[in-house]
Amino acid sequence: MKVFHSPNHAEHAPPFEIFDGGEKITNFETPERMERILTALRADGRYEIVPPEDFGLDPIRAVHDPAYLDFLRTAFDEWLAEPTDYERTALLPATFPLPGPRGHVPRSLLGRAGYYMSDLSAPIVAGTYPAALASAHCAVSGAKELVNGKWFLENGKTGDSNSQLPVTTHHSAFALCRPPGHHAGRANCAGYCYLNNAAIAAHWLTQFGPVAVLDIDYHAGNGTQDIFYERADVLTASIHADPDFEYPYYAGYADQTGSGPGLGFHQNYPLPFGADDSAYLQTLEKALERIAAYQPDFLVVSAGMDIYGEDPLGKIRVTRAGIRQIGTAISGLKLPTLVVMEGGYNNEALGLNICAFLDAFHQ
Ligand code: SP5
Ligand code: ZN
Repeated sequence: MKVFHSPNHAEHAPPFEIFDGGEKITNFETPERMERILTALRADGRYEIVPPEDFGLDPIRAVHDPAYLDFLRTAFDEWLAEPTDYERTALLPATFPLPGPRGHVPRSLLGRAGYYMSDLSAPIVAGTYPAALASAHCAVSGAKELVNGKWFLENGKTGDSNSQLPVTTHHSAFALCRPPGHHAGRANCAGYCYLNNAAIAAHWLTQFGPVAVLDIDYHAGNGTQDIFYERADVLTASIHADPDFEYPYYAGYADQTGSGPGLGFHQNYPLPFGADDSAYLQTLEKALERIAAYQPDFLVVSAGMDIYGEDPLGKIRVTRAGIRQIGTAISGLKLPTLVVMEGGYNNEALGLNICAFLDAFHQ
């Protein structure tokens, strides 16, 4: 299986985040996460790790607000140019807009920071923008790999009797993205996410047919929900800790099912505190039935390994065997599938968890 990965991720290494109660802690979302995963993939031996293609800004502009992208690009340099006398390793706002009309984008840097940055765990540092771009390009590269595979399979199916491919064969790729993406909305960063890699890949794929996005990260995929909420050409489904008790708190509820033309094309599956393998797999079955009924041409999976029982940020109890079963169940849809890396903060376990998840996607 091809794995798209860029070393540029390491340029993004925020020294801290602010936790509940104002505690300044070491950022959980570290470059080391990628090293752990790469080590495990190499040890497995069945992965071909390749750099992404540069798709420029077009596929990113198709999903994100251009003014937000300008902000991401220039914010850190503007921050360094501000005349302040305190430490400036990272940009984080201390003021946020209230709900309501959002017509006015303030001209000041800190006004724009509060406008576009939605919480205290996505600081902007010097390398954030180039790392986020490379991460998005990993996702689009993986999407392109599916299209190549689909074309090949269809030609194999229709004409060529010498084709070695069984008709059930499907083609998958892994976008080893960092920073992650599913909390980034059309015009905001949050929760370690700046550009919504899975959404960018999913939108790019819609030029070839309908797409389903399944988000299995422990946290609700609120950015993806935001981006596709009014669209019927991308079916979105997210399984996650109930936002009534867990971040991101304000989205991910079961009664949020899309609006306008997108009504009925978004589904949230909130799980209770402490949910185990069997609870998870039962919920997954429902989400997979919904996706199968939609008959997409492609599946994008936002794969966060923070569902793991020993994750420092998670409060559900999925085991590694459970993660393997989740991968098996999803691959049972037999769709061309792009797996996009999201969260997962138990560095010791992260590599083996990803390998367990991906196991069933090998042809
Ligand atoms: C991609 C991803 O997984 N992002 C997750 C961002 C989570 N930010 C959480 C902030 C609140 C954590 N509260 C933990 C309470 C521990 N005392
Ligand atoms: Zn998460």
